Amino acid sequence: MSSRADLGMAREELAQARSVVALTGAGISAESGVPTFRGQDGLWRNYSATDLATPQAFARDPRLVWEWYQWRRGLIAKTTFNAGHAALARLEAGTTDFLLVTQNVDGLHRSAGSQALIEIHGNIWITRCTGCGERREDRRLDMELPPGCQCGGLLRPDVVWFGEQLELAALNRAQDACLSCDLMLVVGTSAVVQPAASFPMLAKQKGAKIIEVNLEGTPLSSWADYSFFDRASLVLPQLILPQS
Ligand code: BV8
Ligand code: ZN
Repeated sequence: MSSRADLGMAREELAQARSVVALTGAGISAESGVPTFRGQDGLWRNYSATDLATPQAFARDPRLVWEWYQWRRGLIAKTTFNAGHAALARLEAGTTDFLLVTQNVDGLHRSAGSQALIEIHGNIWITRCTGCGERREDRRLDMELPPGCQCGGLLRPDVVWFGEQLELAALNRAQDACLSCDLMLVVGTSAVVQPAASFPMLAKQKGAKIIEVNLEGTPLSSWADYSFFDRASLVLPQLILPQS
């Protein structure tokens, strides 16, 4: 973790920034008990997330992919947001122009009260019919797998899999915000998954300050203005003080 002096300077920069974008990844939910994607805790029956989070895996074995999602939904259902999520909801309340872009599908930012939020990889609690396209919130943990739609189509999780295009409106809104912000706070992401991993560079090239909070170094660390290598639930409340 950077020095305490850096923490004070970063806190000041954050307090002064008029327009802030926060980008989060699986690391911000890790302390709530949600497995990360590339950490050891992310494995399930020896499959890695990148094996299962693909349209090919779903086409090949929709039941297996749904068993993985039901395992994750079961875990997430028992979790609650943590001090890191809560700090970002406070930051939104105290910043003139704020947008939270998350790669996470767990819905914990919304439960923590974040409203100016884009879930660029979708949401694990929403299903989408591969037949008629209908989307609906579906929190069943005991449904028959793979679940079907009244139209006879197969339901899938409404998330973006590897090799799938992000929803263009969400992607454009996120990129526009990165191009116009004064400061970007990047939390709990290994910064390897595209296109989200390129967002901080978009902001940096337009002169924004970059603050990174992550347990370990990432490709971002060499050019972030501040990097704090510690737990998000510890660092964020020190960067984003309760409203005085
Ligand atoms: C697209 C939803 C194009 C599903 C996810 C080469 C080969 C093949 C493909 C590609 C390639 N190069 C680029 C690609 C494209 C690919 C990609 O980027 N692959 C990577 C692996 C190289 N990207 C895509 O396919 C994207 N689509 O490019 O489409 C296209 C164009 C036209 C037409 C068609 C297609 C779609 C990517 C979205 C994939 N879906 N999730 C689901 O969740 O079930 S991605 C998945 O990874 C999650 O969303 C996750 O959030 C995200 C990123 O991972 P992280 O969040 O960073 O998580 P990770 O575990 O990696 O890191 C956690 C970090 O937190 C760690 O650094 C750790 O140290 C830290 N940490 C842990 N605990 C804490 C902590 N930090 C702080 N505090 C703590 N307590
Ligand atoms: Zn249908």
